[in-house]
Parts: sequence; C-alpha cells; structure tokens
Amino acid sequence: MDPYQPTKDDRFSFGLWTVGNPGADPFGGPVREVMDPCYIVQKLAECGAWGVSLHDNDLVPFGASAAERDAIVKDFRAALDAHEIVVPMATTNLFSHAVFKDGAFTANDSKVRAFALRKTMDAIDLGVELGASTHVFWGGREGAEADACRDPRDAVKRMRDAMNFLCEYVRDQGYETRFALEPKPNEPRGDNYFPTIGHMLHFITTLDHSDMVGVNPEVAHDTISGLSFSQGVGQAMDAGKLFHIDLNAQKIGRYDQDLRFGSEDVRQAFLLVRLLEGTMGTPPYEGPRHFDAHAYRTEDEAGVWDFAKGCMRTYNILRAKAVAFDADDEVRDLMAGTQSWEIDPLLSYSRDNVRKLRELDIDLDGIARQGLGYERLDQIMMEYIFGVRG
Ligand code: GLT
Ligand code: MN
Ligand code: MN
Repeated sequence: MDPYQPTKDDRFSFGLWTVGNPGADPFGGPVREVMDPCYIVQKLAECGAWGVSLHDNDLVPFGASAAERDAIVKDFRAALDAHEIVVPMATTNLFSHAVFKDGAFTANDSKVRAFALRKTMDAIDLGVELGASTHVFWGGREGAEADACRDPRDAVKRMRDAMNFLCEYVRDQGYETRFALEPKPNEPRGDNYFPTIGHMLHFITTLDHSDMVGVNPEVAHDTISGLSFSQGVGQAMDAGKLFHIDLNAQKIGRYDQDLRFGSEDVRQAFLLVRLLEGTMGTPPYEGPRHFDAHAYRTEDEAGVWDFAKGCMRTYNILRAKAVAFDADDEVRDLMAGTQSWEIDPLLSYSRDNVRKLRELDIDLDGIARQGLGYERLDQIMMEYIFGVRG
C-alpha cells in the first residue's frame, strides 16, 4: 500500500473551478474542454479526494431560473452521494460579472452593493443546501486603481456593513455557517483592500459577530508580496481564526500563479504542513485541506488529474517528513538547547516576579557568545526534504 495515497481521513478538497479550470489566461483562450460538475465529482473521488467546493456560478449559471437551479442542484447532489464526496465550503462569485467592475461590497454605487448582498444570500442558501459549513469571501474586485475614487475608510466600513448584514442573515435563517475571509494584495485590482492575513484578522475584530468570522489564507496570495505564509497562518491559528485554507504554490513577486501544492518554495510548504498537522506537539488544524490551484496551461485532461493527485501526494509526503523531523533526537536536542525552561514561570506578571526578575543573574555576554545551532537545524530539515535523512 502506498503510504502517500490520499484517503478520506486526509480531508482533501478541491474547488470545482480548480480542476475545472480550462487554462485561459489574459493572453490566450481556453486549452481544455469545460467539464461537467458531476463528472468532476466522479473524477475527484477516483483520485482520492474527500470534498469539493464551489462558487454559486461554478454550478448554477448566472441568471438561471429557479427551476433550472433546482434541477442542477438535484443532479449534483446525486453525484455527491454516488461518489461519497462532501461540500465543505461554498463561496460567491462577486468578480466575473461586469457589474462588479468597481467592487461588490465596497462599490461606490449602493445598487451594486445591494445586488452583491442578494447574490451572496442566494449563494449561502446554496451552500447550506449542499451541506457546506463554511462560506468563503474572496474580494476579487474589492480594490482600486484610481485611489481617489473612494476614501479607503469607506471601503472598510462598507465591507463591515456587508459582513454584519450577512452574519445576521445566517443567524436569522438558523444556519450554522461560518465565514472565512480571504486576503489578497493585488490582482485583479491594482491594490485590493484587506491585502494580508493581518489586515483581515484585525478587521474581523470589528464585526458585530466576530466569532462567526475567520480567515481563508492562500499560499499564493501572501507569497506574491514576499511574506512568510507559515508565519501568517500561525498568527491566524493563534487567534483561533484559521477557518479554512487555500493550498497552492507561488513564486514571490509574480502574478497569482495558483500552482500545484508544494511545487515552489518547498521549505515553506514543509513548514506549513508541519504547522497544520501539529507535528511539533501543537493542536492541528482541523478544517479541510483545500487546494485552490490549477494545472499548467500545457496540460490536457489527463494532466489535470496528475495535477490533483500531485497536490495530495505532496501534502502527504511532507506530512510524513514533518513527523519524522519533529521526532528526530538531534532536532529535539537542538531545540532544547535554545531554551531556559526554568525562567519561563517568571515571565508572567506579579509583584513577586518583578522582584525576582530584577534579582535574576543573566549572563548577557555568555548568551550573546553562544551559537544557536540553527545552521545545523536547517540543514537537517533540508536533508529530510531532500529525502536523504529519515
Ligand atoms: C479565484 C481566486 C481564489 C479564491 C476563489 C474563491 S476564486 O480563483 O483566485 O483565490 O479563493 O472565490
Ligand atoms: Mn483562493
Ligand atoms: Mn490564487
């Protein structure tokens, strides 16, 4: 049995729009046929995935009648049941239609904002009908090129009003849906509002029902700006706000590449999997391992499934490596050598601790002279990644 073969327990999910991406880019049209959502479900099950996520319009075309919608959802439900695939997350397409060219929830025209709310309520209903517990918000068009067009404080306020409205809607309907907000620094807008995980985490604290709202960070989005994704995700986990995650790969400074997970910056991919899986002895992330990526434009349909299998296999390989790395005696010794455990209890405030801290003998020169062994630690990590250790 292949130890890296995905199983349902791995909770791997893919967006319909990811494996269904026909390969169009700003310079050329599609290179692959559009696949039927029910067929995608069947193929994802064959590849070993557990779930599929979707935008409203990945499944139900924009402008479909109520009867058409219901027929499509019925067929899709049957495919999900037949192949034992779940829908853990749904989202709203608030970026493709030209009405959203100036934004959706942050658009200057309140008719656009009204339409965005209406479309999102429908998408939340759709998600709930399919069993989704998370609704993602990626503000693709929430940004600006001509920044004079709006006070950035209005953008923040309008987004807050929209989230508050939609949280009330969810509560009023008796749904258990939680929201996951997805930051991105730019693309398609010149500058997007809420560009990083940190911006989003603070914004969430200003919402009426902030307990219902977390983040959906994406590897590519923080990496575009050259940020450390694992540090950002760590901060989201510390805040109890990692509700969902978009896994892919990206080179710093480029357009949003949405590459196969682990295919760029393998160090970061390793550190991310280590963090999510809690191999350091920390609580693991419990949500879906969701891939928001697509196959290269060079590929035919067979290449799409190679891509999907590659995402999951790489994740499982990195998980095994992270487990072995954190169980390695030399790694444990190196980490232990950087600590002074006996001092930790003094670092929480009390008058007694103030006195003890003042009396503490700290050998500044000795500490300053001591090497920390991080070169060795990092080399060991790389040797696990290279596959020559463990
Ligand atoms: C789009 C975007 C992604 C978002 C998706 C959800 S759609 O592909 O690039 O990062 O997660 O709206
Ligand atoms: Mn994404
Ligand atoms: Mn992306």
